[in-house]
Amino acid sequence: MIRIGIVGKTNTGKTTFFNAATSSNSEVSTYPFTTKRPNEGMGQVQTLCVCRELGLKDNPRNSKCVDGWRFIPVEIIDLPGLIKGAFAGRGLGTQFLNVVAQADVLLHVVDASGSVDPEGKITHPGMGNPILDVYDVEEEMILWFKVAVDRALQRVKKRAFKPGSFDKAMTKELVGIGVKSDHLTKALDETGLREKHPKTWKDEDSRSFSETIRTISKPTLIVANKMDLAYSEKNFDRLREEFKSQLVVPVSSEAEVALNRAKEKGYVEYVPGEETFQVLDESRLTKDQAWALAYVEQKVMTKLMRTGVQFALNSAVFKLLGMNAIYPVENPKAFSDKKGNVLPDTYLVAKGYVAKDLAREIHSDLAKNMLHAIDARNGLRLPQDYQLRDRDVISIVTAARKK
Ligand SMILES: Nc1nc2c(ncn2[C@@H]2O[C@H](COP(=O)(O)OP(=O)(O)O)[C@@H](O)[C@H]2O)c(=O)[nH]1
Ligand SMILES: [Mg+2]
Repeated sequence: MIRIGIVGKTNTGKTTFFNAATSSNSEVSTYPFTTKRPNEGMGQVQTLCVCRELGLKDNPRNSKCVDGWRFIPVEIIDLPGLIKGAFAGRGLGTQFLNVVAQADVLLHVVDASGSVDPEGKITHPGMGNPILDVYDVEEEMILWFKVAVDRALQRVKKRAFKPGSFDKAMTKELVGIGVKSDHLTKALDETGLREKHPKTWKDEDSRSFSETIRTISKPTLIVANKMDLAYSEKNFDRLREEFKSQLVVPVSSEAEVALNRAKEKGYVEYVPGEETFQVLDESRLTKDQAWALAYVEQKVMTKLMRTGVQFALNSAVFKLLGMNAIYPVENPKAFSDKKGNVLPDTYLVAKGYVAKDLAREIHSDLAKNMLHAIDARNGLRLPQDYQLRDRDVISIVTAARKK
């Protein structure tokens, strides 16, 4: 399952975003370091389900279908706030960074209203500088990567150096921080360090390598949070301007939490990610509740079209990670599993995944006995190395099942 890690300074709204995304109730407060241990929960990403296109009524098992939208579960981890010096093990630093290592993608939450000072305390909107905040957190992460890279270099340089064998040795050393071999290959190419003996790497080589491997191995989306507050629009433009090569998504986590609560109580109709909500019965609302919903309408929905929470998750998984949503079915004619459940599952698979990889993901035996795959849309036979495409409905044919 895809793991999404939430990082950022204290009081930027990480736990609020986590609660909004997972519909849970973790403690939110303005006291620095409220989150002592990582919160882990399940959220979901949303994609247009193939059911409508195929004219089918589906019975989802591993995911949900609401109004023609597939919601696919993802794991979300909310980390303790990061402070300067974390890379050296200060505060909750090491714990923080260990969780970063396990994430496939990061959401970097910043307070776009600038109402958090450099120490992580709440001040007036407009006082803080979200751009510097992004750089601070980035720097901590790079330094932490560098600690791991330096340690790996120490070990690797003792061994005989053969260009080509270096990749493998380094990948092995860095696997603990979530680095994969293709990440490493790319980072060595980008930094031009491939042919350089690790013994001769200077400190700036290891720094530039750490920066590169950090960027490659942990794709990161910037969540410009607290968009309902003053100064946020101005800062959002500045963030977008400064971090041109990254995705910056405007969000109001608090608005999403409010809408989820109102929905739970039956006050509003609201599908996460939808651009509007409807109050079901105005007369049931207290004055405060009515005020809160009007606030969300005016400060968030009218301005941003949405709260941005679902949009941020979707963008991280589909845009940044480039995941494809695949629908495996056992019976390609009925688009169903053995029990007749139509379009039971949706798998998120990385770009470049082939039919055999999908089989392996479903069950190792399935891959072992696989003959070929079938495109359920048209009944065409597909080879084992067919590269899966988003929204493919695929059946794996095995030797056993063919008989
Ligand atoms: N106005 C506004 N306040 C928010 C938003 N998200 C979080 N907050 C507030 O910011 C403060 C810190 O939130 P919290 O989630 O604990 O931050 P964390 O330390 O990053 O986990 C709390 O008072 C939240 O209510 C938002 O979207 N809008
Ligand atoms: Mg928190």
